[in-house]
Amino acid sequence: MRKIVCALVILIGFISCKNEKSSTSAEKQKTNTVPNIVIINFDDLGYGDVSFNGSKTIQTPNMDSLALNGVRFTNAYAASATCTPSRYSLLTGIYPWRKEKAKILPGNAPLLIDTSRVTLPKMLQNSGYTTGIVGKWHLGLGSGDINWNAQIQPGPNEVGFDYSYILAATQDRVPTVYIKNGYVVGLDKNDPIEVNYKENFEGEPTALSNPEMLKMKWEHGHNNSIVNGIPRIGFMKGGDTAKWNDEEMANVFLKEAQNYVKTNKKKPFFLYYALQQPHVPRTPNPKFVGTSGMGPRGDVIKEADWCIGEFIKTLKEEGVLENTLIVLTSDNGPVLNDGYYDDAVEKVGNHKPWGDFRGGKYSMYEAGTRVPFFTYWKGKIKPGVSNALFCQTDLFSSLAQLVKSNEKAKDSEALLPVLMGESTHGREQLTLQGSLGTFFRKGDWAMIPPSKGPKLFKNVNIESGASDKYQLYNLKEDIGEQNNLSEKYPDKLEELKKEYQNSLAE
Ligand code: NG6
Ligand code: CA
Repeated sequence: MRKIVCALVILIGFISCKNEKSSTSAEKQKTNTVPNIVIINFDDLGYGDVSFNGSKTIQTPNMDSLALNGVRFTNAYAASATCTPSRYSLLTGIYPWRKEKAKILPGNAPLLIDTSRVTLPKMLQNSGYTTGIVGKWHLGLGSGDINWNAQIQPGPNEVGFDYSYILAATQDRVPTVYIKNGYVVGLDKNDPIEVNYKENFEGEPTALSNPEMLKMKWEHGHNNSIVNGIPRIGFMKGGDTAKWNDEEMANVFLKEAQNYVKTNKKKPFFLYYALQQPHVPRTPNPKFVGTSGMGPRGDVIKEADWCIGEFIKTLKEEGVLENTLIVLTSDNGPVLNDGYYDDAVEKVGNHKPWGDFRGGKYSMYEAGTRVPFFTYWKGKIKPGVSNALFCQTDLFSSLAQLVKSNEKAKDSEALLPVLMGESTHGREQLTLQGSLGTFFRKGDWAMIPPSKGPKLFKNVNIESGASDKYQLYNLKEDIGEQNNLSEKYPDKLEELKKEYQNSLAE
């Protein structure tokens, strides 16, 4: 009997000890499962530009392997059909049309985001994350007249990023330099940078005065300062040692993204990796020239896909892939000719960057804002396809849900189960923006109110979506928005008009 009691005591002791042990490891796992978050945002990548959305004309194997093992979204949107407003919305959770100045910004525009606002990165900082941005910013810097030769602030570091390594605006806009935590990288103090968007600096070559200096020709716009043989938007003087090498840009950002992971892997981190491709000027590294058969536009998509593969390798090697939620998307739809002669039109062949959608970048038709989008989290997200209506604006509140933050943003819906592929119950409705106005999505319907302006943006050969009549499309039956049903379904039109008006007035 004694023996039995003794054995029992030992056994109970063992079990409780085991329980204790398992609860501590459960505790530990719980803290470990606060995932790292990486948002990869392309510049002008179209829904049809990636093979995970069915493209047979361009292969993106590295993205595919994530998308096909994650949740691939067919109904996800950028808030706007151009960059600045789209990115503003992603980082603030606010619709861009509420912010008057959220339009494509010049490279010397002041910071667009109010520094007192709780942004997506600030929300994550407040939840214990280290936050970083690598790549395209395009949300303004400083508060007026920027001195590029001193600390440039406010900027990304003042709106929630602990670390920033950025290009100020776009690859086609001056200043053509990288800026790290507010300082121009590689600047020689004896060769200060000056930037002007109104007039040239005396004696400085431009595409108009010195066309013989060009290695890439401009088609529309893009005829101001020449850097590396490429004519840009805006005038710049000085800063020679700091000027970027366009063909190396993908490598520079990749290295920065990889180093950021290596440096910050011990704590939960957030990385906003904002690739510059396939925005103009398209300057693939020599390694990728000719790889797509479509000229530079296709080649830089191949290059970006490779970068993503390399970046994922780093997450793996550093042992953090399984604890990292990855979201991949694009800031707006595709464009072929965006101002340079680079064979994008001539060599596109059967490739359809816009997929089955109408329009493209700048447009109120679907291809302007319906973008590639997937989430991937190894071992956590089950592979699938989601038709839920989702907008990049919703990332703020959905990620707040993930990290159990109470922070709110006006237009951001908390849709974490949708992001995780556990629910297909997305948004009910969405008020989006093209270059000529706002428009509305609800259920299967797209409604475009009348707006002034050209029906076709001739320079880029993209339909704007403008019309003097209301347009109503049933996307389930008519994904290419060919049959305007506004007269056939006046009640539906009235219903959507009302809801659209309400959304604007909110
Ligand atoms: C336009 C540019 C275009 C591109 C775009 C911004 C001209 C004629 N066109 O004004 O090339 O830079 O701005 O693109 O200058 S975005 O993706 O950053 O919104
Ligand atoms: Ca863009």
